[in-house]
This record gives sequence, C-alpha cells and structure tokens, in this order.
Amino acid sequence: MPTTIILGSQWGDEGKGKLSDILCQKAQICARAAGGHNAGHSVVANGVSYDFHLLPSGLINPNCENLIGSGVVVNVEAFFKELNALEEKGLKHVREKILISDRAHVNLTLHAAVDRAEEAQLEGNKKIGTTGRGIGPSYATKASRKGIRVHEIFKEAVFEKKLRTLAEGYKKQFGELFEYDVEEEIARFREYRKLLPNFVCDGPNFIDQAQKSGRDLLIEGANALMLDIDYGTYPYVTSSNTGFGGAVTGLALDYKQIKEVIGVVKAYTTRVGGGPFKTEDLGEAGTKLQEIGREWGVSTGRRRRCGWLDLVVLKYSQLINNYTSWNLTKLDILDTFPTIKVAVAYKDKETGEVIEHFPADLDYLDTLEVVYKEFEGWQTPITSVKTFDALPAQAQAYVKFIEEFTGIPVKWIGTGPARDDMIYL
Ligand code: 2SA
Ligand code: GDP
Ligand code: MG
Repeated sequence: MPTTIILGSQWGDEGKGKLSDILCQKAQICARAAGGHNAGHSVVANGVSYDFHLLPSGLINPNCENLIGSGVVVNVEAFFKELNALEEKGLKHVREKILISDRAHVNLTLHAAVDRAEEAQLEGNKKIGTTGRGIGPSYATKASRKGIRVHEIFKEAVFEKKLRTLAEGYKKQFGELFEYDVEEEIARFREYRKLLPNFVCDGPNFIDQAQKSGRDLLIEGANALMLDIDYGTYPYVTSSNTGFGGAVTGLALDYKQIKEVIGVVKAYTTRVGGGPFKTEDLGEAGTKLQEIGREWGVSTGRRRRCGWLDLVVLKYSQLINNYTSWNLTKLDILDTFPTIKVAVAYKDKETGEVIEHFPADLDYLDTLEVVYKEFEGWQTPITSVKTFDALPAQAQAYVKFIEEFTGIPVKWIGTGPARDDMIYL
C-alpha cells in the first residue's frame, strides 16, 4: 500500500465499505478520519452482512487494527452498541482491534437534541434532512471551543461541568424545542468511564508510528465529497471535511506516504436528505434504481433519492480530491435498463451557455438544465462476470466513457454486493 485513501465521490453510499473490506484483507490498519455514527456502510463478507456506522470496516478482518481518528466525533453509546452487534454476528476479536484517538471529540445525546431542535426550526425544503445524530452540533461545539474531547471523559469534574454549561446554553437558545436530560447523560458516562480506558490511545502518535514502521494503512472515507462542509452543496452538507483534506488532518497523516486515493463512484447517483440533485429522476427510472439498488439508508433507513450519473459532479469531485483511480460500483444495478443516461454538462437556459463546472450558487444551479448523453443498455446480468473483457460491449463503452471524460482510470468495477463481485482491471 503503504497508505491508501478511499473517498466517496458523490453524495455517499457509493459502496466505500465494500472496497475497504476488500483492501483490509491486506491492510494492517484501517482508520476513520472524519464524520461520526452517521456514516452507514453495509459490507457483505463470507455470506454475512455487517452494518457499520461509526466503526471502521477493517474490523471484519481479524488481523487488521482499527482506529477512530482525531477528526471523528465519537458517540460512546453507538461505539459499544456497534461492537456488540458485530460480536452477535460472530466476530470474536473486535474489542482487541479497535482504538479511539484521545483527541477525537465526543458526540453526545445533547448534540442529537440540538440537531432535532435546529431541524425543527427550518421550514420545508430548507431542512437539511440530517441523520438526526447530532453530527453538525458536535462539530459546532468543537469549532466554538466548547467541545469535550475523548481524553476529558476521564476528568469527571471537568466533563460534568462542561456538559452542564453546554446544556444550559442550548436550553436558553432553544427553550422547549431542546428536549434533553443532562443528568441521564452524566450517569451514563459514569459507566462509560469505567469501560473506555483500554480503547483510548494517543491518535497522532499511533499514526506516526504506523507510518514510520511502513505498515499498510487504509483510510476509510465517510460520507462523500458533495457533502463536504467546504466543497459540498452547502448548506446541504454534513459538518466535516469528507474529502482528501479531511483524511489528512483527521489523522495527522504523513502525505508523503500516500500512494493511492481511490474515488468510489456509483454507476448512477443517490442522495439522502435535502439539497440539489440535478440528475434526480422522479419518474420510473428513479423508482427502478431505488428498488433494484435497494437504496435505503443504512443508519436511518431513509429512502435514498435516485437518478443518473452526473459527470459534472464527478469532474468537480476529482478537481478537489485528485483521485488516482476509480472504483465504479453497482454497475449491475443498470443491467435491465434499455437506455442509460449520463449528465455531461449543464446549460444556462437564458444564454445557452454550456456550463462544465459545478457552481457554488445553489440558486443559480437550480436554474440550469442538464445536458445528457445516452448509452445503450446491455440488458443482461453481469454479476458473474470476472473480467473487463467479458463484460458486454455496452457496459465496456459505459466504463470507458467515464474514464475518458474524467481522465482517471477505473481500477475496480463492482458487479454485486459480495466480496467476489468485483472486477479488477
Ligand atoms: P448529518 O447527519 O449532519 O451528517 O447530515 C447532513 C447531510 O449529510 C447526509 N448524510 C448522509 N448521506 C448519505 N449517507 C449517509 N449515511 C447513512 C447511510 C445515511 C442514512 O449510509 O445510508 O442511514 O440515512 C449520510 N450521513 C449523512 C444527510 O442525509 C444530510 O443530507
Ligand atoms: P458506503 O456508505 O459508501 O459504504 O455505502 P453503503 O454501504 O451505505 O451502500 C452501498 C450498498 O451497496 C451496500 O448495501 C453494499 O452492500 C452494496 N454494494 C456495494 N457495491 C455493490 C455493487 O457493486 N453491486 C451491488 N449490487 N451492491 C453493491
Ligand atoms: Mg453509506
């Protein structure tokens, strides 16, 4: 490897977890750099389906160590709940293979209560459609220097004082909308304080040692570039840097060791929550993609909005993250479509100007029309296909067009949810 980064290139749920699991069969360490228990991954390995929200997917492999990095916001209840769920599915080693950075911020029930209050204050299509897990408020308390870091959990008096101060502030701000019991949270942390010590490490030192000793490191991206706080469709974004920059700062990586940055791209597009989605299909095709692709949120069970692949988005995503290759996923979901559409540009309806860059202004974006290129579908199942050359000619043409348009090679093609359903190029 030695350091490989996997990033979502669209609005999430591209299938990052599956690629992480495959690469973690070789990697020695798998680390999460940003986000929290909003990052739902489903991974199918050896016939068992595992769900991840906060924990890294490297936990499936008994030889892989896992780190929840400094840039993550950690919900302790979710941490233990997810460990238990993995153990119930038969993974015996997980508690010995997971560490949390001491510098990570704690995501509290308090933050989820703020998340709900903030969403309740927004009207109609102004709602972000968050996962309701307090991710935004966690990063807000962190940025306002009032957050609680993991190492502070063990300083009981400091922890309780900071938590009470935060709770009082939010009560003043939101009144009745803020439904929260600070004493209940404090009581829970009295228990966590006893359970947590073995799981906490010096995060930057852990990564430094790992990189200096040449260990293979896999960074598992959470969410995706179009949800990035700086480069996504703001304000319809999550509250962390989900791109390359977030991976580097969230873990204090030595950039010189980074060998690959793999962009995971779904063969069509999905989005959960509010915000612009130019290629969304509200008709038959969107419903078909949703049903065949089983597009429901892993963390909240919400229906994912569906539509065609948007290469304007992909080129923008490439401009920010500088991927070295693509993992094209869920190509099999297009198996039955007679025609497949791909957005290649936007067009200003008034001036006729062709827009090839993703604009910052969402009101302007809303006025643009989409320029599509149509592809003939292959209309045959591809899940059992194991080589690129054995793919139907129409599927090959689709893949080649993505490569040519973006200038980035496709190195992996997902043809089904299982580990084996992957073509290596
Ligand atoms: P938040 O909760 O503050 O991060 O929400 C802000 C926006 O980010 C979107 N978001 C996501 N989009 C896709 N997948 C996500 N993970 C889960 C999954 C989502 C689920 O894998 O399915 O289960 O619903 C994820 N997490 C955050 C969110 O929809 C908001 O648009
Ligand atoms: P992530 O958040 O990017 O890891 O993606 P999710 O796990 O939220 O959603 C991707 C879903 O698609 C999961 O249920 C995967 O098991 C599934 N999946 C991943 N790759 C493929 C593929 O190539 N084909 C099919 N049919 N399913 C896939
Ligand atoms: Mg997901």
